[in-house]
Parts: sequence; structure tokens; C-alpha cells
Amino acid sequence: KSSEQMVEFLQSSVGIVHKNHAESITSFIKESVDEELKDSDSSKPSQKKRLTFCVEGNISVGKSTFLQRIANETIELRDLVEIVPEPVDKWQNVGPDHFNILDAFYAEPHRYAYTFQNYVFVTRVMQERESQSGIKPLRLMERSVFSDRMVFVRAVHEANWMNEMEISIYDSWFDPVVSSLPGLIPDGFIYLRASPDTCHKRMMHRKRSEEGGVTLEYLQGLHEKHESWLLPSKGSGSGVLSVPALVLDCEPDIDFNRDIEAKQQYARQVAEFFEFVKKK
Ligand code: DCM
Ligand code: MG
Repeated sequence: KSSEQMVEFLQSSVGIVHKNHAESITSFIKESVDEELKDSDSSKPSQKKRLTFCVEGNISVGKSTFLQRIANETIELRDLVEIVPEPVDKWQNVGPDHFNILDAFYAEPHRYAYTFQNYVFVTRVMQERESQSGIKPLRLMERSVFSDRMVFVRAVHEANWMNEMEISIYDSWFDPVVSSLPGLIPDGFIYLRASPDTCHKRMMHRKRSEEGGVTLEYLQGLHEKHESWLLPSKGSGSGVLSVPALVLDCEPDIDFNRDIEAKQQYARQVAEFFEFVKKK
């Protein structure tokens, strides 16, 4: 990926996050990305970079099932992909006292929204590092720091669970930290798309204990934010200009546990998307 593309991508997120001082931040990003590319170019001139796609979608749309089922159980993808699940288990079990910050967040969102989003970011960075050494050509990660910022942080801010000071603190480190960790920037997004109603039904069905208080309205808000971020026609078009997104319809009731046809069809689409992005 060229530094131009990276800058374009970061610029587009900066455009939303930091309208006021986009220019200075962008030049800072460009310098650090160029530096990064210079280093990696000289050490491994001929090595082909592994690609990373992030799988996005609303709570309970079926990301984890999708990843397990299509990645490990189809010939199209078995030798191609490595999956990196979202670090929910890290959020449910923090430190020697086994704190559950996901639970604390839903129990007292005002108190813990910032702390939780901060920890989500840190655990994604750790997980990105831990999964760098894989050998398969494609890494499929569940969610990204970009959905954290574009979907969840926006949602908790709008709900007044993060106050102005907290959102300012988050914004003051987000772009500089992301720009110094280019591994966080994916080569593509895969958006699993379903209506909030469908996600709500699946959420009631899976009954994750922490999510008892998640309402249909909250899921509707998350849905709209995914839509305007990942579907250029819906939003301002400024979401992720240079990172392509594959949209997979998960409506009305595709069950990857049972529907073998769908599983293979989606695996084929992911493999084609991989070939497409590789050639770019
Ligand atoms: N979550 C959140 N903020 C983030 C990322 C995730 O509040 N930035 C929450 C939403 C879900 C859970 O974590 O309750 C992840 O579950 P799922 O993968 O099913 O969406
Ligand atoms: Mg999941």
C-alpha cells in the first residue's frame, strides 16, 4: 500500500474526527508513514505483504460465526485465511482480580464508556501485534479501531455516556497513535449487513449476560453509523475512501451453522475480494 493511499485514508477519517486541524495532523501522518515505509522497504525488498481485512457489523449480526464457519470449513479459504477474533474475552477478564469491563460498561455506561473504549483500543493494538507473525496470505480480523471510532465512540458520545472532555481526550490521541501503527490500517473491510431487528433477535437468542440491557434503539443507532461509514452512497462519502469494502447481505436469516450453500458462496466472494485487492 502506498503512503499516498494511507494518507488519503487517514485524511478521510481525520476529516470527520478533526475537522478543525485536519491539515496539520495530516502532514504529521504523512511524515510518519513515509518514515515507516522507508524502513520496511530497505529491510525486506521482495517480501510480499500479507493482507488484512476487518470484518464489521452490528452486535450479533453473526461476525464470529461467519469467521469460524467460512474460514475453517471451506476449501476456498482454509489455506488462505487466519482469523483473529475480537478480544471480548480480554474485556471480560481483566487482571488478577478478573474484572469484567464489558459488564461494568453496560451496568454504568456514564462511568465506564471512556475507560472501556480506551481499553478496547489498547487490546486491539496488542492483538494486532500478537497476530503479525502468521504465514497465511490473508488475516481476517473481527472489527477494528475504525469501527470503534466511527460507530461505538460516536454512539456513546451521542448518548452522553462520554462527556465533551472525554471525547476530546479520545480524539487527541486517536489519529496520532493510529498513524504510528500502520498495522492497524486494513487493506479492506467486509461489512456483514443486516437490519437492527434481525440483530436484536439474534442477540436475545445468544443471551450474552452483559448485553441484557442493550435495546433495539441502541442497535438502530449502531446500524445507522455502520451504514453511513461503510456505504458511500448513504453517508457523506467521506468514510474510508481508499480502503475498499465488500458488503455481504446477512438478511433475513442466513445461518452459517446450517446453510452450507451460503457458506460456500460467501467464502467465494471473500476469495474474489482478496484477489481484487491484491491486484490493486
Ligand atoms: N463493543 C463496544 N464498543 C466497541 C466494540 C465492542 O461497546 N468499540 C461491545 C458491543 C458488544 C460487544 O462489545 O456488546 C462485542 O460483541 P459483538 O462482537 O457480538 O458485537
Ligand atoms: Mg463476536
